Amino acid sequence: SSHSADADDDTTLMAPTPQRRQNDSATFASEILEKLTYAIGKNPAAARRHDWLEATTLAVRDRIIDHWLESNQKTTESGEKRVCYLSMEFLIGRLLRDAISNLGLTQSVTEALAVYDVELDMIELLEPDAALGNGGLGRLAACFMESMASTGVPAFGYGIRYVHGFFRQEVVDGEQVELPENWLMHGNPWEFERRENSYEIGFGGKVAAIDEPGKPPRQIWRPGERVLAVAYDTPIVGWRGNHVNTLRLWSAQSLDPILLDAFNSGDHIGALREANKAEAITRVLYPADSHQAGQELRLRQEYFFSSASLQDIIRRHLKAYGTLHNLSDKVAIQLNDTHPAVSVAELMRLLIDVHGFAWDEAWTITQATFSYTNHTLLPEALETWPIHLFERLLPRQMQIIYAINAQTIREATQKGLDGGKITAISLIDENNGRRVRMGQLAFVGSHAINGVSALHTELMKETVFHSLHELYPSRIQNKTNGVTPRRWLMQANPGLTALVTDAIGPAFLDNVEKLADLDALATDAAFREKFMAVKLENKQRLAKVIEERLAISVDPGAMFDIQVKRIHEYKRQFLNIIEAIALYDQIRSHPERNWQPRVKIFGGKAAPSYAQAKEIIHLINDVARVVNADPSVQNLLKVVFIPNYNVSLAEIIMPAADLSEQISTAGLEASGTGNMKFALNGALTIGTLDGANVEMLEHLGEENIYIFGLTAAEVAARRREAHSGRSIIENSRLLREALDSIVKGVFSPDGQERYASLVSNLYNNDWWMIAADFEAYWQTQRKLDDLWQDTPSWGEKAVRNTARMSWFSSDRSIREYAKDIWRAGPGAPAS
Ligand code: F58
Repeated sequence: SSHSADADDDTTLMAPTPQRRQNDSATFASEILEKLTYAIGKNPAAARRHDWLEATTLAVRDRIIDHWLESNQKTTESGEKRVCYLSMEFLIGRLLRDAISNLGLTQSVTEALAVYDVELDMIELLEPDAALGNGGLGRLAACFMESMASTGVPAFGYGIRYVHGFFRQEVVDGEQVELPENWLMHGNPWEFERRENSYEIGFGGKVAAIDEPGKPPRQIWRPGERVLAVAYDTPIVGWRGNHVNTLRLWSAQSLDPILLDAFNSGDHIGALREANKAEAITRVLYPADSHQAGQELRLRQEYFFSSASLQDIIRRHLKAYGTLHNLSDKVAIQLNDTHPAVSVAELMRLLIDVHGFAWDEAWTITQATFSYTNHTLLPEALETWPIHLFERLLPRQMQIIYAINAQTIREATQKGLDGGKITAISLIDENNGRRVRMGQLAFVGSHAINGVSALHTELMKETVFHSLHELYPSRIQNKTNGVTPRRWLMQANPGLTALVTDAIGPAFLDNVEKLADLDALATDAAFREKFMAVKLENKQRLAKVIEERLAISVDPGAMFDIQVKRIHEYKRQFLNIIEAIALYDQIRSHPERNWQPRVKIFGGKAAPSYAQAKEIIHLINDVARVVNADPSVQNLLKVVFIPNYNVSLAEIIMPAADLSEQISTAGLEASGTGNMKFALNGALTIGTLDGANVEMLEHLGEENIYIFGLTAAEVAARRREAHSGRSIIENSRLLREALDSIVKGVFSPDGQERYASLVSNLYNNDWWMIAADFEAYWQTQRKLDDLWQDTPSWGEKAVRNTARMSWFSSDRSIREYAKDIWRAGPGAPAS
């Protein structure tokens, strides 16, 4: 970390006019050499590859800083509204290629490094992934940060600077093993430590009532513990460098680094206990996916970053305006899921207890400032906290939550809602040993609540927020997710980007909707062949990775059928691998049939405590071992599990897919975003009518996507009827035989009982509709086999996928949030 640039927006610290640097390769070559010499202290002869990476990063960073200072100065001077995106997770991946590409410096930097005989492509690979997130939710936050910068929405991302990001996954004897991730090992050249932006965060203690003569009685929180939140800033540069925003991540530090008295009296461990406890708050990312973590440390993390972010927002606002009355005119705070929902109570506390506001005005400001995005309907994922824990850790916030609850229930009663509906609305769940419901808190504290796809938003209204929606019918709205085309098309797929530029011109680089011009070329045989030639190159690149990492050789001419995402029962990797087993059986029983060569590729991590998800990983690897060693299927079927799926691997995988598996049980995947990345890169989708697949169908046209299976309404109906898979399995020879082979240990000769419960769940319950959807899935896969033989038709559909996916750009999502929820960004009314 260094202190060389001040990108805070303090008006008193106006930036000097930024230098206008030359962007030619000779200038870069000398700047990289200067960084290598004076920042790293080496000459080219002594430099190792990491030194070149660091020198290059620092040289590129200087360019970003120029734009960063300018962006902050402009926003501060104009008094534009800022968006503060509060997220427990930012799954960023690598930043160097993104920054170089967005600044238009790819050619100069490549040539500059060539002077020293260094390859940019090689050093880029040395940068560690910033994996400060679990999956879709965290990656969405990263796409949104890039799109806010690219569309010129002034924004701060606020989150946690985890020392250890998402765990590294290895597969040992077919099973997942979790290893610590250590992205900060070589330091982090992108971040700036901002000691001056530190805040005290309290925990525990008690609340005192203060009754001074002549003043209204007040409550004051006296925390029993305090830790320091220190800011670390990373600049996020948008397309063409036009705008740069800040990602501000908080790190926890102890106020007393060491208890000297304890140390001097010989208690060397005890002397550090306080410091360790404080620093533990930001030590590690919780690897929970769709399950609420529930431990005290998690609640500490949530409050820690919420309070630090709010204190920072308030400080900046007071400095600029001297009052908080107009806070919601100048700041929009987006809550990314309920993880920062305690912010609602914390802002109320800060306004009332610290800044002297009366309840009603504080509430008006709070609601006008916050909005909340929901990402899941899964009951086991909805966050609730035991009251006793909440009260012990955050006693004043608990009081405020009770008061918000009383006020909400009063309003509901006045509007004539009855007992059952009041129970549903209440911020306190009385059924499971009294818990605070964070979803209800986020909802009532916000002026807008959104789902992340059209279907998900409708289901929100019908299920989790049914009664709150009845009480506040205009608050829920839809904002369908998107992905940034810079990272997921231009950077990940330079071959396709060059081809498209050649074919329709470069306008799509600035306005992704122009991709639609490709549609006319879908029937042009020569173009299609070039398109499929690029796909083949991308598949060769992935095949090489598979060969190097797993020593499995796959044929790049085979259909690459890929499912990469977190491993979860509702995402149904199990359905996919059962289909692979049935296919394996059929190829062996009917070798005379016209089977098409396929490589079934899987990737994804299981939450360490999620036993069934780990069994599914084990099964995939067991099946892979048997199938890949069987000469009777030869090149017709290969099964591959790529370990440690992360953002950087996704950048290689997405462009290399022919077929994208989006097969969740309908009604359960809120949106999906991998589905968008695949289709944008010309993969066809096999998927259920779930999440954003439904809208992809609308944009692509039904001949360009392969939909199968039960609808969300049908799934809900079967669950009500206590559906089980038994009769379906008994009537489906394919499915029964596939399941039998699993249970009989064909894939696990060393562990006969290994998958007994995974399979018996299908007979007895089939909660995830795997048996129910199997036949439709199998038939649809066979249709895709037929299509694969018809190369021109497959190519035509692939081209149309790329041409018609532009609506799923996160720029479009961000413009909708800016207009409908934040009232910020270009074109927003002056406030
Ligand atoms: C995901 N949620 C949704 N949660 O599953 C996916 O459909 C959607 O596209 C995406 O959000 C973006 O909206 C998700 O990734 C988590 O990872 C949580 C992490 C913290 C614990 C609970 C799950």
